[in-house]
Amino acid sequence: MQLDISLIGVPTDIGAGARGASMGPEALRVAGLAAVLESHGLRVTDRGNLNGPANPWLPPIEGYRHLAEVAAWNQALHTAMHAELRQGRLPIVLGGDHCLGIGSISAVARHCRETGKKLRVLWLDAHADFNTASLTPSGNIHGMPVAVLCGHGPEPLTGIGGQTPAITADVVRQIGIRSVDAGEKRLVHEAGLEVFDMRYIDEMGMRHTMEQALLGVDENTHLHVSFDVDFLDPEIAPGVGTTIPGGPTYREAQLCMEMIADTGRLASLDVMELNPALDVRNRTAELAVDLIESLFGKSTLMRKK
Ligand SMILES: [Mn+2]
Repeated sequence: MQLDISLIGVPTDIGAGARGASMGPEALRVAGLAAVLESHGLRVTDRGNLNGPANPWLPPIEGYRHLAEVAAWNQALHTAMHAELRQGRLPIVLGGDHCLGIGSISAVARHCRETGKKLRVLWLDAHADFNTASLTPSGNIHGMPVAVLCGHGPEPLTGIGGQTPAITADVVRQIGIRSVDAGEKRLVHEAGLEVFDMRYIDEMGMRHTMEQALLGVDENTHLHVSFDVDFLDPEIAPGVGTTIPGGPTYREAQLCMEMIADTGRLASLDVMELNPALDVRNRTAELAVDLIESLFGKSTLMRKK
């Protein structure tokens, strides 16, 4: 595992349906993210926050809210993320709403093309985020990043990173999904996205789910985790804009993170949709930090390596 970590704060809620995810980066810092990682011998550099346009809070235009602003934030993140990867560092994106997955993952995909690495994206989320303007009435782009990355969406977004589509659907594994619109579901199936929804996790267990999701990951794999905090059950993680009941429990989430850590292939991470305005005494941020700690190898049990 790479030991040099860069934290990139992206303080915006430009693609969200509720305000407040713009405060996510600071809440993760306050919850002690850097110190927790350093306690495991990792070297952490906080790059501070990226800059971008303010949120004008306008209705959709031709099916998209804030398209120009979303493109600007994602272009900035793409550039920052790619620079970190080129230096051989492990970037952690402190979101920000999940539209930022476009800039982040397009940068990871570009880096993989340049270095001959095989990409695997684990998308931990309550939602498939595979909407398009014709499918979603809200026009909130945080419901669209996976579709955009796979080439479905407006050119200012699908073109970020210099190759359209930025990724193919077969590199993605979605885990924890429990809220998909009818039209979105059709598109997910057409695209051939591999989805481990909550029904699958209920029936097969988190261990089997993660074994399947990590199948084929090898020493040449760049593993990117896009962690939408609404993946977690709202009972334990109330601080998100779009809570959906019936998510993974604390132990299931820990096991998920531990099994990712066990691969030793984690090479970049997004932590998205944390909304301090809806949180209770920063507990969701603290839980996110706790889970990130497991993602970087803290094991609850005493295990021989
Ligand atoms: Mn999401």
